[in-house]
Amino acid sequence: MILRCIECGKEYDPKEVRYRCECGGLLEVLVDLDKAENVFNGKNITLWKYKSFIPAEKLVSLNEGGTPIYRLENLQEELGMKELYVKNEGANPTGSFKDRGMTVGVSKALELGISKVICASTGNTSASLAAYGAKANIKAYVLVPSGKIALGKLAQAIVYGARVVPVRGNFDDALRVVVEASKELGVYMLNSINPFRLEGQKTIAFEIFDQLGFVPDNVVLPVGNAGNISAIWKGFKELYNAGFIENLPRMIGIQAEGASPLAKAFKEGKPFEPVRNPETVATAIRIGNPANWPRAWRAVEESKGLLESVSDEEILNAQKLLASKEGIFVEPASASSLAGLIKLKELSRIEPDESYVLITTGHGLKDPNVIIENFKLPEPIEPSLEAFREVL
Ligand code: AN7
Repeated sequence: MILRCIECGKEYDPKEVRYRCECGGLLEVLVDLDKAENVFNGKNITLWKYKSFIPAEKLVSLNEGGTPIYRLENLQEELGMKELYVKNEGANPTGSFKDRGMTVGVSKALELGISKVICASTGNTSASLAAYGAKANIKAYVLVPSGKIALGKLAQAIVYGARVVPVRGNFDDALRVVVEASKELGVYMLNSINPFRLEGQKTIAFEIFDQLGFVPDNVVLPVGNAGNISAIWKGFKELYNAGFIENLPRMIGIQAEGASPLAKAFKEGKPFEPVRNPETVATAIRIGNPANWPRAWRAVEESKGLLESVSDEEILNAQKLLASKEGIFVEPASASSLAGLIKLKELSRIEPDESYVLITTGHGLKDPNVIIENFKLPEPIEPSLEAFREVL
């Protein structure tokens, strides 16, 4: 196993704490695929089932992965699609896909003898790092945009015992401080710039193949800091390079309109430009300068995929649709994958006869305010049968 720069190819020893190449490029972990085991039999699915692909020992775990895949029987008919699935990452221990990155990232931190870990977060990363830090008995510092993090996520970070540091600014500002702190103050950074995070998250690809028994034509997911789309694409490529699969999916990334630098560059055929003041109801993906954008860009290009953006209204409608038609309650950022699919279908940019797996990245209960604020409860009734008869 080695660390290699995705830009210039320079290699580094993975025992060294390093997040970027000397040239400034992002680093990726190259794992030895000769040692990869073909365990794809549809049984006993958990993240660490795929340990032969994972460049870390399992030192801290809360039983992450093994999240359910659902066929969307009601919605696929309503939308005129042939084969629609959701992989619901809200079923992870802290309610988001970030747990996959953290079981590997915090295990790696323990291996390196680290005692303090840090991240910037729109919410889910902070909740997850706080939980894994607690389990690993190391101190977690989480920097969050002040006033712009969903209630449930903040409660999680607090109760798991992290040091919660609100920052006057947005996620991009907080990440800048974290990057500097990891250089100057010796705290270990567990944002997705850290390539070991992605090594955990790539297992979403392994599970999709393991659960379905085939590779779907398309994988659709929300894009914020752009780590997950890069990780899942890496997972599929490893399956392909190990000789376990014969085809690859298209990666379709969806951003919120007010925070869509990648979708904008893609659609306008222009170079990537960060967005200064990102804004969206989907606070999880309220990110204007995605650190992993070069990886994500490659994932979309190599897979012949797409990038699209959706409005807050489209996101909230998709959230309601997924809950009321399929019984799956996801947070707004996660609903952007369904919102994106609906939009791309309406624009005839996608093929309705192909198979689609939507990744729903976080649980709806993390952000209940967005539902309650948009719904007016009726006046209370008298506690009598007569009063209820009027309702029925
Ligand atoms: C529910 O927690 O960036 O494109 O700091 O919480 O890999 O960043 C969250 C991201 C999608 C985007 N869905 O994933 C954080 C953070 C949910 C998320 C994303 C996030 P990336």
